[in-house]
Amino acid sequence: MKMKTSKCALKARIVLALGLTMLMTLAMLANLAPPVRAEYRPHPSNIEARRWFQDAKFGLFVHWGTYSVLGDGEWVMNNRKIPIAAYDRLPAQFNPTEFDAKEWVALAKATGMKYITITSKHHDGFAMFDSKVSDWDIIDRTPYKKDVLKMLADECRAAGIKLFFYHSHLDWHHPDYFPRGRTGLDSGRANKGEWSKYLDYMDAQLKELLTNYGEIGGIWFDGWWDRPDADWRLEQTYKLIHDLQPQALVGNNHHRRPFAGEDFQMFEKDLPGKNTAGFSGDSVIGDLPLETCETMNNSWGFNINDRKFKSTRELIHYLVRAAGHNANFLLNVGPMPNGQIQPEFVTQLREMGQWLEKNGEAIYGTRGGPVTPRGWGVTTRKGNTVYVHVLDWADEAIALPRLAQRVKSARYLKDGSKADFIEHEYGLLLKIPSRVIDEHDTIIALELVQ
Ligand code: H79
Repeated sequence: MKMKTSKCALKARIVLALGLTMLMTLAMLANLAPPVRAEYRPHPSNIEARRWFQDAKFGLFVHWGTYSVLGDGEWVMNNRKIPIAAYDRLPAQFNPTEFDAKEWVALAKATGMKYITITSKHHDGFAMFDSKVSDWDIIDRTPYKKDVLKMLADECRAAGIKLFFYHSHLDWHHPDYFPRGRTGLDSGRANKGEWSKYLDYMDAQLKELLTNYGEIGGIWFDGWWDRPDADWRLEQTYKLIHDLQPQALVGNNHHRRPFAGEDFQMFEKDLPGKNTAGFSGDSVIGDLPLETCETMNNSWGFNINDRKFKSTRELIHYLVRAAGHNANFLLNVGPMPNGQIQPEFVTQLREMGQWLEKNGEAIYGTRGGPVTPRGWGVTTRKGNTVYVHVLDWADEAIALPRLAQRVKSARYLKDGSKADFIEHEYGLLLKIPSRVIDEHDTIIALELVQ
């Protein structure tokens, strides 16, 4: 009898424990569930665009706006607490007479980049294009009066470069961006506004961007994190984009696991899975194409006093490591208010392009390789070829873990000569003679047995 009771009690306890676990799991799922729930099935052209994107590997990020005039980055309005009444003086001083879309696109091409992502609107709300739903734009407020996005779109199309628009959810200038979020609190706006009107305005500008500039690569959203608990109506906005251009790739820098309706996932100033910059603490890698973005010095928008330029070697290593992490690299420049890209950037970009001209085979069209990223370097893969990228290694040979397939042959990318290797039960040993060492990345291509 006693036995029976304790058995019953045990059963009850198990049921209780199971119930609790289920409840906790449900609560966790609810917590993790993205705010967009509708089913999204990407159009075949979108799937194709994702493949193109992953093959492309390298893009140019451009932060350019009326803030460039002050030479203190794109956050200057917030950081220096400049109210709208004063900030509104900037566009009259924005006159990029030296802007040449041809030159920018040619530079991106010479660097080995396949796409450009430019700010159509940053957090200051200023439209760098001809917007009919606002006069806070380049046509209505600047002496330049030309639509730089249109000029760039035309040039990109002619040169076979895809164009993406960075568009800020967050807006420090629009009166209906209310209730306010965590930033832009010193703009001097009245404490009122209609959130749904702001969202209508954002959708109207996106419609312009998806209608007036030909086929575009996609939209790169940012600033969601300013109001993470707000209803951003993302479902409606993403649908608008995909209805107008099904192939357009939607990404959102919300630092979370991707939401439904998104087509790629980006990481700011970090390789996927890392959080050295502090923005990716809540980010979880999903199953979409990946991208990481980084600055050439420490600023996105033009910063006249920022001399902390990364070396060509550092930038190549970032590109290679991104590829080894199965991610694209979006490298940023902040052009000057006169429309030129500062010479310190141009030198590094051209050197990257020269390196890629010789070594692009091991980057473009690849995916992350069979050996996960290591301290010494990474692997990439294309078909039956595995590229071993040795970035930081002092010795004459390097050991890799055993691969799932046998190695048929190996060659050094430096001179195409046959590479020596030994397959052993402990791993794969590769010889690195001094004659094949590359100052940035010594690459060994392994042909695997099918
Ligand atoms: O466009 C570039 C930057 O201007 C933009 N993203 C890149 C691509 C960017 N905006 N903000 N940040 C990067 C980092 C912002 C961090 C903070 Fe916050 C905003 C710290 C405090 C307010 C987000 C919200 C993190 C904590 C609260």
